[in-house]
Amino acid sequence: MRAEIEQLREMIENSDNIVFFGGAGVSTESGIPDFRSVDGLYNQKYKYPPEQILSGSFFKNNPEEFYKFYHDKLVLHDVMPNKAHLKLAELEDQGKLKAVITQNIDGLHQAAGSKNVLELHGTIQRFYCTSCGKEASATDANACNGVPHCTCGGIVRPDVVLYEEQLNDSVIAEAVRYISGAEMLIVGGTSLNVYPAAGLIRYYKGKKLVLINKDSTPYDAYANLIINDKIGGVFSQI
Ligand code: CNA
Repeated sequence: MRAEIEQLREMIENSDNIVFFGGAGVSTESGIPDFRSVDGLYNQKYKYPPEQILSGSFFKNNPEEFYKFYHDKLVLHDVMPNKAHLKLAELEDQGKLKAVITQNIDGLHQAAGSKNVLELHGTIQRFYCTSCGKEASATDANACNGVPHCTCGGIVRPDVVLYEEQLNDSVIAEAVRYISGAEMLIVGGTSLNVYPAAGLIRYYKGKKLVLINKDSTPYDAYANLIINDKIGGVFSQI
């Protein structure tokens, strides 16, 4: 493991156009469960499977159940960025890292100080009314016991991309631009199972593809360096 971390350190040192692509595993060391780990949300029991609750049609038809799950599992209090978020912000500050592309919706990269963050699946830091479109307060929505409503009477929702919904075209175009122009691509904390997001890493054309993940992924065969360990722990050593 030490040799792999040394190799990663050298690759970073010799690169000045790094892009990071990550997922839920980046935030597990902050205490936020991912979806597919053994202790992830998909392996816990609910009345409905999480992938059904987190779909556009379920939200429309069962906002009460959606918000029960949301308040129970997705609103986490007192979570802080971990060593992975902080290292990425530091690399951006040094001019080495050009963008963080994330599937996460927790806002922890920005909380760590990252500025150029492309949120493929939106964020729970923003809410809006499904009737009039007006922006709504995330603090009020998170504090609400039940389904939050706008002053116009419409239901308020988080600005996240639910299953069955389309990703934002301009965010995808930006992500493709950064990945295809990157000298080094670090992919971390993602099962690379959720499409179209996972497919974006195919746009990388360089020779420095690093995968840092607890488990294996479908893209392991394409990596130049694989580190099967916790990403916060890895980044704290470089
Ligand atoms: P996923 O499918 O749950 O995969 C997570 C991956 O990370 C797994 O392969 C784990 O083995 C790995 N992993 C877990 N902890 C660590 C760690 N500390 N270090 C390294 N690897 C680790 O999640 P993906 O992001 O791949 O799937 C995309 C979904 C998950 C997106 O739609 C997200 O919005 C959604 N999600 C986001 C959050 C969040 O915002 N924090 C939390 C849970 C789910």
